[in-house]
Amino acid sequence: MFENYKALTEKDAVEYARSLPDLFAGDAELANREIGDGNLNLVFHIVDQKSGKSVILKQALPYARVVGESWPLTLDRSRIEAEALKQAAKLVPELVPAVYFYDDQLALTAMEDLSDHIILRKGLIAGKVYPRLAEDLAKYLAHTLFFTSEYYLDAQEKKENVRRFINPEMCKITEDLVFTDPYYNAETNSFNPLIRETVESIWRNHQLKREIARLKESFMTRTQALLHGDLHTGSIMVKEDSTKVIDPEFAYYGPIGFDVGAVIANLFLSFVSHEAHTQDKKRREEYQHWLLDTVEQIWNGFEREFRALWKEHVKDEMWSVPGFLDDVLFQALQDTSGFAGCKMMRRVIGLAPVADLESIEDPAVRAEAEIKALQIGEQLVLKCKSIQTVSDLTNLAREILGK
Ligand code: SR1
Ligand code: MG
Repeated sequence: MFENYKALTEKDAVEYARSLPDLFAGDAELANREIGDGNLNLVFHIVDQKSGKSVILKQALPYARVVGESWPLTLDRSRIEAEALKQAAKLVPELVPAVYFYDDQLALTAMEDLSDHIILRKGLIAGKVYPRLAEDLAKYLAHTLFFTSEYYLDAQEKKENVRRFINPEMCKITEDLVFTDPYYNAETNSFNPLIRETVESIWRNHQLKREIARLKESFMTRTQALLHGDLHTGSIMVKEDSTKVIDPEFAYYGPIGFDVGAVIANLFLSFVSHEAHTQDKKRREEYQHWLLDTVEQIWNGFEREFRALWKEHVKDEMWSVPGFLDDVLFQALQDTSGFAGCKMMRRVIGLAPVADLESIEDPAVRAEAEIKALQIGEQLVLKCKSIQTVSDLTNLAREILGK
């Protein structure tokens, strides 16, 4: 694999798209734009001006785009991503982009163009409401997590999958950037100087770091289900009546609560950021209410669907022991809290911040929001073992913002 790799230029990408079977007619007039704005990859958007047909070509670079060539990165992540998308397409085809073709030399995937959708994070910053979001994400999470777990799969098949989705280099990024670097004075960190005092109090909080060490260990050792692995609001595309989950290049077998926690952390970051983004009090409160309601509906919908799938499909004698499903879900909720907390703190202290907060121009106003995000993150971790219901999470966020 990848012996003939070369990073495509815009011109190369057009020629490549033209050569794909069954996509464009011979006389297609192809226009191309490189639209990748994520941390890692090239993304070409190619449209035939004549027929309106289009395709996305996503190519992995052999380094992290956000940092440059000094941070080499495995091309194998493109295989993982294509395989994870195909796997999800078998389970929830309406919630992921269709993969047309994977090229194992160029580390490139040709996939459905979703340019009638926008990145959820952008929609949330603009204060848009998405009526289908909670139900769609609940279904995505329940189906992808249940059907790839040992609760459903034969133990042998599940272990084969663990092997297929072993993703050590991408996991290392998460181990460093989510579970390690933000909690000491690491070189990769980058934060608003106005919040240094709060950040240093996190670095000194032994109890907090002990809990994060436990969560890191769980992330590294618990092969419960095939995760998306990076399910923030930049990995979700939306329009009014549709939700699509993209970018599973961090996919690997890990604990269920990590994916759920990622979504919830990013909704909480949006919740905090609207203290600054939305000046009108009534509009702000309505929007923040929708965000927290979405958090609750995602968890409740996920739990409902997961229970229904369990009831229909679980056959194993031991998994069927009364109360065991409750234990699995209870653990997943408490993990969700802990992982969400880490994911919030890393976006404030560490490398790769989020636009929700970065787009607050005044550094002093931004610092206020960042400190609130850190306080919520810290409490989600410290209290994770006493969380009983999803309302405990939303109440905690509400209390910290004084709502
Ligand atoms: C160097 S990659 C930085 C971050 O971008 C991705 O979206 C992941 O969240 C990763 O941690
Ligand atoms: Mg990504």
